[in-house]
Amino acid sequence: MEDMEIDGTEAQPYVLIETGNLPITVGNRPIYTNGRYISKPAPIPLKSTKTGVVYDRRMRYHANIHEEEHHPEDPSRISSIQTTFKAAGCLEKMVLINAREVTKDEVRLVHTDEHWDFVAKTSALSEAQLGKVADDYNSIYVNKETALSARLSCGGVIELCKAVARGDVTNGFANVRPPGHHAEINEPMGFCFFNNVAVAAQCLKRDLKIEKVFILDWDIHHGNGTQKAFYNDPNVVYCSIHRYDNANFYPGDPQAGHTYVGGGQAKGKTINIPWPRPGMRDSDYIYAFNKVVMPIAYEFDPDIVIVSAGFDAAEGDPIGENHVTPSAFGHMTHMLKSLAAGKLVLALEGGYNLDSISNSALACVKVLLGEHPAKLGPIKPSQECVETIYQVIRVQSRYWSCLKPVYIDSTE
Ligand code: X5A
Ligand code: ZN
Repeated sequence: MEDMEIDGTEAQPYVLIETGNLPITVGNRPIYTNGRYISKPAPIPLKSTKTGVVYDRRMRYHANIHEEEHHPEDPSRISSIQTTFKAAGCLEKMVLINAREVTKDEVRLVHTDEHWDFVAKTSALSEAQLGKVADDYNSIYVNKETALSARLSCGGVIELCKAVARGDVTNGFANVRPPGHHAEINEPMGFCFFNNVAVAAQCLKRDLKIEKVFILDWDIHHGNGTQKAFYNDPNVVYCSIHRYDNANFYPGDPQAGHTYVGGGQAKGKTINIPWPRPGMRDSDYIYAFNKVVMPIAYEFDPDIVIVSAGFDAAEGDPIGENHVTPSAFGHMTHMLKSLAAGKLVLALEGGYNLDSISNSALACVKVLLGEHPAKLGPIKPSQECVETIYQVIRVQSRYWSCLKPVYIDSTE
């Protein structure tokens, strides 16, 4: 029997194909099964993945003109990250998504008309008036360009989220400032003006019919604004891992505690993982992911995942005083990629050590681009971590079947 016999075509090199019938091989000859030769199939094209990145230098214009002292939320944060992407050869592998100014119509999905007007009007104020505005609010500074930067930051996150939701890119990183997660419905707060991630999530629901959004906030601070924006929304999970110190760490509100689980039809859709002290490490974060974040995320089964990706929990951050390494940020990104068919957006929030934020953001972007995260040591969570996770599971297990105990032996 020669290789040409049955269908007249030349046999392709030997490949094992599972057909449901037992393949018959004769020496090195092609597989013969069920009366037909099976030749090598055309290679299955791997769906190509693309990673978007948002950056616009005009977001550097928002700067502190009033205090002599260096302010941590500095314009160089985003340029330092961008330069690091470039130097590592990652920038050229990514698709630039242009930032644009958020519209009033979009901002109003989260904030009041008065808040939009307030931010818009700051660009016409005198220096003295700008200083007064800053003093009237909780932890902000304002210059004439603040409104522009804030509109670009929010619009940039929206554009990336939409590109990911539509499938133009698979995932992406929004290298934006000012940050957003402290911004309240009617006031700026904690270096934030518009709640970038919250507005973007609402735009996805309104404009692209996205139903379920999972927001993971790994900034060291609790995202008070984001929690409030979705507190009664059953289709948006807000899950935050933050330093709490018994409500003594910024923003210093008991609403960041683990007993705040959402309201109305949305009980269980707010998940707070509040660390009781500084100094938390990779193992503590990975343990939180393994025990709470990922089980809940799988059960919720979101259409897209957005990370409020502050890097102030990173090793070396002067405010956070935690020790999360770039490798752990890479692993958390990797785990989140397994959700929502890979639709994942990281949006910068805080993070105040330029080297720490740049190296952490780079580790995340490498994973978004398809690299494996760097090796982590063994997971040894601290006592405080295990106790915190126990408390979180205790309150959340009412709402998530993945957290219910399945076996209790009363004789143990
Ligand atoms: C976005 C962010 C921190 C505000 C700290 C105010 N804000 N003391 O990290
Ligand atoms: Zn922060």
